[in-house]
Amino acid sequence: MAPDPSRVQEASMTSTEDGAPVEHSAVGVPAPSHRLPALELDDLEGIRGFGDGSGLRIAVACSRFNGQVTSLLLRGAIAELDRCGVGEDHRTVIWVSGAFELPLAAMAVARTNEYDAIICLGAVIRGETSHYDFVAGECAAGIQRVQLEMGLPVVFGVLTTENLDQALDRAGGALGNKGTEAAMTAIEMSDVLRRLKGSRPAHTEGAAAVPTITPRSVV
Ligand code: INI
Repeated sequence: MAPDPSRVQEASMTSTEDGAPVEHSAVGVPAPSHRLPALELDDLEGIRGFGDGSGLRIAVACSRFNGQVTSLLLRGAIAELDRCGVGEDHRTVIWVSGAFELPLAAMAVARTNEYDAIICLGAVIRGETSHYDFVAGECAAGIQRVQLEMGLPVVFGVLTTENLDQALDRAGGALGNKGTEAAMTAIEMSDVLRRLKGSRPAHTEGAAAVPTITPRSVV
């Protein structure tokens, strides 16, 4: 069944408009706009997800490490889940020690078979040693492994930044909120998988338009 194009406002992509890497830290380099191109999808066929989260069950695994940042990511994610119809009774927040522990929590959640998607929130901020690289790398690889092995969206809502200011900019500051974006992705990908499995529930038929796609990407 063709998706309803009227429910698409803007498409989410993770690249910049021209695809070029953006230097965030260099002095004198204009800050990236993070403005993503609007894609005209109306005329294209295909399966895509929308932002109606009603009926979905979503888990949010959140790291306590750098909690002044991750609590802001969580706030953004929760607000977005609320906005999209994933109420308190359809979501569970799980706190873990650090980003390194997020994949284990995600795997445990996935094995319950009770959730449609898992959002992983964390903030890995570079220190003076190479510890950052191990934590960030293993966290990302572990999250990807869980989602591929378990076949459900496990969203990488983990900031990996050079310093605290960069993290705060992306946790509800000048450059958006990675938690909000992660919640959008969880709902969109849950819907994509739901449609691919052919189990599109009736409540999505003719549902009110809910903008799905973020106009900004927090990187
Ligand atoms: N955990 C984070 O979530 N962010 C960090 O920046 C971080 N640094 O820099 O050390 C961090 N370390 C802890 C790690 O995630 C584990 O909790 C710890 O190593 C125990 O396994």
